[in-house]
Amino acid sequence: MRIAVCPGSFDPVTKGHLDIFERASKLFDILVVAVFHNPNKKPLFTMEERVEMLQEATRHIPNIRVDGFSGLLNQYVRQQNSTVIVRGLRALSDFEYEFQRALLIKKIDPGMETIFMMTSSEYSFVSSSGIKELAKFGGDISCLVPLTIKEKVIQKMSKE
Ligand code: COD
Repeated sequence: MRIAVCPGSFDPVTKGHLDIFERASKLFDILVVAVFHNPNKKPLFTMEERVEMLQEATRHIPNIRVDGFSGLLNQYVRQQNSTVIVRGLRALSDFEYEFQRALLIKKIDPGMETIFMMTSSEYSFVSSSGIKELAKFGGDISCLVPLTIKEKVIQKMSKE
């Protein structure tokens, strides 16, 4: 069975992420969308909230499993019986960061493969941080996040 892991912060999930999930899920039997718990960062949404939002947003994709993890990514990927990491790429700036990380993972775990999917042009400028900033100042985020997520982001940002 071909299993791949798509890791991220997803704080919150965006239409750009969703586009990658939809396309990557067609290439594998199972795509595990894995939310990273970073003890050094304070995300807007808790791990449980992010997992729940991803479950809602990916309900229409039958072969996606949403999970949370902490610790080293390659170890988590192996626990899922996989050796494939899927990452999305927007601009050249993403590439430099992603390339370094992929090489680092390969160094510590040579059997691990990172594959990159190019963003769809309509989402190339979409980022979780941009969405949070827009929502904070009352901007319309409807076309940037899944419908089920929009109100949750607006509510959270109004309390920040
Ligand atoms: N279009 C296409 N792709 C997009 C878009 C978009 N509009 N927006 C984001 N993406 C892609 C990103 O490029 C990324 O591939 C993915 O979606 C998730 O994005 P984020 O921003 O939610 O997630 P990140 O980049 O913060 O995730 C970082 C990890 C959790 C993967 C990383 O911190 C990690 O692996 N941590 C585990 C600890 C570890 O093993 N570290 C060593 C690795 S070298």
